[in-house]
Amino acid sequence: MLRHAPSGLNRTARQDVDVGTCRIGSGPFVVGSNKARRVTHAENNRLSHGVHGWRRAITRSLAMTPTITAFERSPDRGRGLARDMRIRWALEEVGQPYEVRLLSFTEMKEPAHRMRHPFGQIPTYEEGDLVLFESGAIVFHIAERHAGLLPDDASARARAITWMFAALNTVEPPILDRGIATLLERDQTWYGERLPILEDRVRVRLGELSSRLGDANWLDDAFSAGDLLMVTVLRRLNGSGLLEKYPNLSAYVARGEARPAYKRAFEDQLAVFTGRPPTG
Ligand code: GTB
Repeated sequence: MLRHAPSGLNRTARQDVDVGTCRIGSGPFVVGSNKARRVTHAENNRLSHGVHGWRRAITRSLAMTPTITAFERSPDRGRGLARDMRIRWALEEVGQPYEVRLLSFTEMKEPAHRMRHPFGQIPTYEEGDLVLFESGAIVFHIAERHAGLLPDDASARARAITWMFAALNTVEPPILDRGIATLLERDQTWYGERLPILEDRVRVRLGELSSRLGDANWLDDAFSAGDLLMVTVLRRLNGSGLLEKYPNLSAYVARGEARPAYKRAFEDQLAVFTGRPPTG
């Protein structure tokens, strides 16, 4: 399958990025972040340095191109709520090209995938011999190996990592509890009593987070992997009406969504659902 290249490229250079589609194991294996993917920001930068520079760059980069897994048919219909979105966004932020193996729900539970993920879930991350699961660990791995998601200063870096844990361990659990209840427990007799309790817990966390963020753009000075995870966690409240009560948090999420890397990642995962190549 063709990786889209900017129209300014000559044909030779386009052929260099036409890396094809193949099937590996039981699942469809799509080269590029989607069935037909634009070049990433980093690839674009390399392109601007000329065709020969591009050839050298793509060769180096393909030798270690990571592969992630994602839903073949995401239940959210490509609204970026599944956790592969975090990985896609992180990879786009640091300019690392990647490949995606799309999995059906059946394939996720088969032994081949359980070798990658003990719990039979997505996302996973493969880079040479290294196989990782857990979206937070994967984002951390990417942030550790590339510039752009964690500050160099040791204290600022430790604080950014703290925000990564806070997003996943403190803010996400109540949001997840509420999400699961609205999805799976609506028919229970006690649902009407339970939902307000769960929503109060979410409100407590949102209030605390909102107070800490104040009128800052990001949680700790510059955008970091902590913000990336926090924004993806807060996005799970879309449509709940809860986030809107905290205008600074809504604006914070919108700032994350406005980042070019976020947009590229979102388009790519949406295109898996629509079957249409990303437009950007
Ligand atoms: N802690 C793990 C991580 O962070 O990586 C959790 C991984 C996880 O929950 N994966 C989900 C999964 O594979 C997909 S992301 N589920 C299938 C299964 O367990 O059998 C969770 C998710 C799924 C769907 C939506 N949605 O459609 O809105 C949102 C989030």
